[in-house]
Amino acid sequence: MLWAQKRAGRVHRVIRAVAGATAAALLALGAGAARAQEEEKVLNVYNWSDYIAEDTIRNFEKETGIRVRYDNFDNNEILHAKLVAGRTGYDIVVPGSHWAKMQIEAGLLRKLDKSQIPNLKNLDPAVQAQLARMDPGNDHLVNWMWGFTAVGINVEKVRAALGGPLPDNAWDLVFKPEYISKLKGCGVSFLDSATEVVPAALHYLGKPSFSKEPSDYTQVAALLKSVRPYVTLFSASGYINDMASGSICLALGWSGDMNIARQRAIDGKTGQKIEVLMPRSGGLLFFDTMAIPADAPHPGNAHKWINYILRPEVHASLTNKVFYANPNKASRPFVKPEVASNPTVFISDADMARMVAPNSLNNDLRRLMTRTYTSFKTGL
Ligand code: N2P
Repeated sequence: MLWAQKRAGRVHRVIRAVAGATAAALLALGAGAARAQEEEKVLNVYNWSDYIAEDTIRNFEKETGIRVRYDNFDNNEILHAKLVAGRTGYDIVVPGSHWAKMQIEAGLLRKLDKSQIPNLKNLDPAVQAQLARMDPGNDHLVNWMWGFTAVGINVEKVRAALGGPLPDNAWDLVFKPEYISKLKGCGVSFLDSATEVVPAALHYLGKPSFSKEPSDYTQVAALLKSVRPYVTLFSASGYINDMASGSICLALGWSGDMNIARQRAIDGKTGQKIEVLMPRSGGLLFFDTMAIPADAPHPGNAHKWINYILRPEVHASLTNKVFYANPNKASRPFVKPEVASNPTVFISDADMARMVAPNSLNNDLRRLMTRTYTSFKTGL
C-alpha cells in the first residue's frame, strides 16, 4: 500500500472514531434529555419544622402532578451531617446560608439552572447581595425566608417573676444570672443548636459572633456555665407550643417561631401574651436557602419547586403563616397588613442596622462551637 493510501486509511479511521464518539455523545445527551423529561413525578423535600403554609404542597402537587414527600429537621447540624454522608435522596434542602457556603465548597450542592427559574426576577436584590457573600454569583442558593435569633417572652409571667422592669437589652434576660435565675420557675428554653447559642453568647460578650479566637470561647463557656442552672429546656421546635400554652415564659429562639407561638396563643385562646423582643444590641440574622443536593434524584422537579415558591402569592403565603420575611419583592402586596406591619417580621432600617449578619463557618469553628455547647448542655 502506498504511503498516501495508508495515511488516508488512518485519517478515515480517525474520522470514523470521532464520528462514533460524537454519535455516542449525542445519544447520551438524548438519553439525558429523555431522562429529564421522564423524571419520576416525585419531589423529596427536607425543610425546617413549622416553616410552610398548609396549602403550599397541596397546590404544587395539584398543578404539577408531582408528589411531594416532606420531612423536617430542627437545626443546621442535622441537615449538614446528612448532606456530608451523602445519598440523602432529597431534591430540595434548606440550609442556613453560612452552612450552605461550606456545603457548596465541599461540592455537596448542585449549580442551579437559572433558565428553569424565571421567577428569580421577583427576588429582592438586597437579599441576593447578602447571599452572594456565601454563594458568589447566586449560583446555588435561593432564599426561602429569613429572620433572626433573639429572645421571646410571656409578657405577664416575666413581669411578675422579675417584679421589676425588663432589662434594657433583651439578651440580659437569657445571659445574666440576675434575670434568668428569677425566670427558671416559669420555664426557660434555649435553642438546641450549638451554632445558634454560641454565636449569640459571643455577640452578648461583644465579640464577633463567629469569632476565630479560641480564648473567646473560654469566655463563652464561663458565661453559659453561669446561666446553665436556670435553663429548663433545650428545644428547636417544641418550644413554640410550650410558649403558646404558657409552660415556658422565656426562650432564646427564632423570631418567626416565637411569633407563631404568639399567634397560637391568640387562636387557641390560651390567655398567654407572647412577645418577640428586639435586643438593643441586635439579633442574629439568618437566611435559610433552597438548594439542590449534588446527587438529588429529581433535579428537574426541584427547579419547578423553586420557581413555584418564588411566585409572589406563594412566597407571601409562607410569610403570612410563619412570620418570617421572604426575599420576594413582588410578594409584598399579598402579605397581610398585620404581618407586614409587625416590626419583628419586616425589620425597620434602624433595627436592621444593629443586626448581626451570619458569617462563614468552617469545620474547626464548628467543632469549637459544638464542644463549648455540649459542655454547657451537659453541665460538664
Ligand atoms: C424553623 C425556623 C427556622 C429558623 N421553624 C432558623 N433557621
